[in-house]
Amino acid sequence: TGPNGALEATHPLALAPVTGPASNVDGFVRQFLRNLNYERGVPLSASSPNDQYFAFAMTVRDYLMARWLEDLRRQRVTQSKSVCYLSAEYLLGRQLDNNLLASGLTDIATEAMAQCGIDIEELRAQEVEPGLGNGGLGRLAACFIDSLATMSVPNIGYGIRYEYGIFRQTFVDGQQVEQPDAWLELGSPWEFPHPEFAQTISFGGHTETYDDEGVTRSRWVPSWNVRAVPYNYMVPGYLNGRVNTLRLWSAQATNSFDLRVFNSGDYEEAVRAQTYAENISKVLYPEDSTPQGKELRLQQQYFFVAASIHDFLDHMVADDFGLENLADRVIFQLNDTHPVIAVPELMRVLVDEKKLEWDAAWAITQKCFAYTCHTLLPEALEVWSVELLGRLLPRHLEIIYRINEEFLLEVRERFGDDEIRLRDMSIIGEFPERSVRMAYLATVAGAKVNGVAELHSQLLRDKVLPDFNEFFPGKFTNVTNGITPRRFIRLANPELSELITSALGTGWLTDLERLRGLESYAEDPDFRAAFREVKAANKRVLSDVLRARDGFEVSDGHMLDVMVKRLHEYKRQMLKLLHIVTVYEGIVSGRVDAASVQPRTFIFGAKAAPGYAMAKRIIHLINAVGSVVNADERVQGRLKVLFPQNYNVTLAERLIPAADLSEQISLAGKEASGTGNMKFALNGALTIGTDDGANVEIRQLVGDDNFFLFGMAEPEVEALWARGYKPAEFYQHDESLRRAMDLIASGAFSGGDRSVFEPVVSNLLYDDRFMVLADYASYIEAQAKVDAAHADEDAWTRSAILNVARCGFFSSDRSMRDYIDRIWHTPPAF
Ligand code: T68
Repeated sequence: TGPNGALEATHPLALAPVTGPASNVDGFVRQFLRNLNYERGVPLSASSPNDQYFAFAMTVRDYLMARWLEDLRRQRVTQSKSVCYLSAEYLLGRQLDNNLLASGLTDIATEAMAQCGIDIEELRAQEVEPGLGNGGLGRLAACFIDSLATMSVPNIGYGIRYEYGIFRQTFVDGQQVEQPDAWLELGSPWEFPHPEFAQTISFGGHTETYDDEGVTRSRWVPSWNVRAVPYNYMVPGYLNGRVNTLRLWSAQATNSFDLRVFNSGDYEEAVRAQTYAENISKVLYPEDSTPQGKELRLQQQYFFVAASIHDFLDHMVADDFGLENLADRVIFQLNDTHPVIAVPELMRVLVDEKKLEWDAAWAITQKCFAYTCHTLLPEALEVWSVELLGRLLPRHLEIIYRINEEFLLEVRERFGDDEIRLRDMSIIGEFPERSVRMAYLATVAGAKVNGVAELHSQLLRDKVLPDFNEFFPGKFTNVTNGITPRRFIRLANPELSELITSALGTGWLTDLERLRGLESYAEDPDFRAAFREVKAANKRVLSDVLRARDGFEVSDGHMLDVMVKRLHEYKRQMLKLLHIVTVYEGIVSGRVDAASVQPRTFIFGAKAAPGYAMAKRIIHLINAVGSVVNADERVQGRLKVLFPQNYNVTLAERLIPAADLSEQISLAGKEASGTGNMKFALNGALTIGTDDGANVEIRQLVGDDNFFLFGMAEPEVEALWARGYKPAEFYQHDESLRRAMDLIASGAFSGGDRSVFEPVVSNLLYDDRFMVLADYASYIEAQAKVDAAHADEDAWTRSAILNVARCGFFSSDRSMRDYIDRIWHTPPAF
């Protein structure tokens, strides 16, 4: 029975899932104290909030443990098909509340802490969110694994345990300064390291051929390696007793690394070598849409996918499971191109290690992968120089060449010697340097390729990869993104959740289309009043958060107009800013009576990639405009610009439920989907947006009366480019735009220094890749409609309720069903 045998005997519930140690208040208290004493080594009286948070989290964890162990076992025993989600990013957000909710322990735990004299809010505040992602792509992965667990679909999420996640953003004189995100500083109660399941991952060296009983084979002779240590995290389904696994890899030096490979008899060199190895999982690259092509980044990618593939093959596939049937056991979903090096890795395993024929191996590989594309920006399509790839992974480069050779042979067979087409479709690009096009490799290897919203998938087929679409009929498909309603409605907006439940009963959280039932309530004045009260309560919560966190005061009675997302020119934070400056300029020039301006607070949240100079300048400008506008008495407090620093999942959960207006204003044809747009709509904000990404589908569902559409549609954008876009002409012909731009250029927001924001202004005037100026007039007009609509409180609330009622489609549970039906074919199991 081990050292805890006696304890288990006196507490027979200790290992059972449902009647576990924490399944009632008494049991929770006991287990909590036990964890405090035995895991933290402190008595309650001497414990710090961090001790208490740990013991509390461990108690929740203990409750889920038996189910987790059981589900891991069943996944192996039943050999039912699993989804292996390969993603370099998981933007999880805080875990405590989510795990409490999933296990149904919230009330018990709250009461238990009260009995211990502990404020559960203080414990919540202890948790540092794991920010292991940049933005939408990483958050999507986190939503998907939540939905898979909730739907009882076997899944392992594989990724990287970055020691430092997305940087912590601070503002110094309005400018972004990045600080390391030391999320592990105090440890994490949610992770389980398993060094005994470490994988050795090799790099470098050369390839050679050898004679294998009369057959000539290739093999890789690498020159260095690292150890990949898995850390497991629970992914509990919502109240269904299911616990899936997220497995993140951490890099450690191997003995051979410092002793053999870097052997110089030099102790200091050996230690340096160790640091080199451990660098691989040290930090998340903060570039969101523009990959930098750095060597360490390729090391990260290969490191985690190689470890994941070997982990799955070694531990999850039964020995007698024929490799030729591997696709009946697993689908590896490639979250963007970041894990695509998994394709040649699986080929290498099958051909070099398992000694399968090339064609047989290729047939298996083509069934085991599927690829999701998340972008339309050409500069975001990842390529690796042949020089680098060949140096780091020489055997993989050979395999990629062979895949390409055979693919181009087929293309030639189908289309003849069309050299232009062959050059365009080659996995190897020649310009500006010879390089591997990872999106092409993924497309050739994947059973399916999907975009993330209808418009995106259509543009992917027609504009980005048209030759491939023609060559592989039926390979391209769409799965519109979604968000988990557990985190982004139930946890983020408990008041709205209660109101919904009072109208519809329970069950809607796992069947979000039921929100349709709210449509009739939109006509009910009492319901509308209650809905408004929820929004008001959420604003009070936000106000408290922003006061404590940033020292901001949120004014009563303001419309909250929110734009939160990564800072990128294509997302057009500048357009939002031009609107603000336009309203402000109207007031200070005396043309507009401040008293006639609808009170609005504009809230921004955005991190800029540290190397993205223009994005950082725009952040500086937003802060500069905020300082001036907020301090100007002529505005009479009717406009406010707030830019809380370090926007993250935790802040999003407070901002979104309080928002009245959601800004989704990217240039049409640039935002693949967006997922923030869905979160706002489902929390009863109205959207002002372009016909881009999933906005298109949101508008179709909520109806034109409940959505503020503006700007060019994608074909118009194309047409304007084709005609020759001259932004300065828009400046010349639009007086309002000219005034706003001139005010910025005048130095009004930079203490009279005209040089500070000159690059922003001239970029808009003479380049404006994302057509801010072309859409300005339409945006201003739409904002006037927003003002008018907001003046009619009842009509606004009706629209807000209809947004909630009609957006059930955007549950990530539905996204998962679509993936399952169209791509994975993995039914729920055990
Ligand atoms: C986003 N992409 C899309 N990329 O921009 C967004 N990129 O429209 C979409 O809704 C979302 O994916 C989910 O599909 C990203 O977030 C990245 O974060 C990223 C990270 C590294 C390299 C490239």
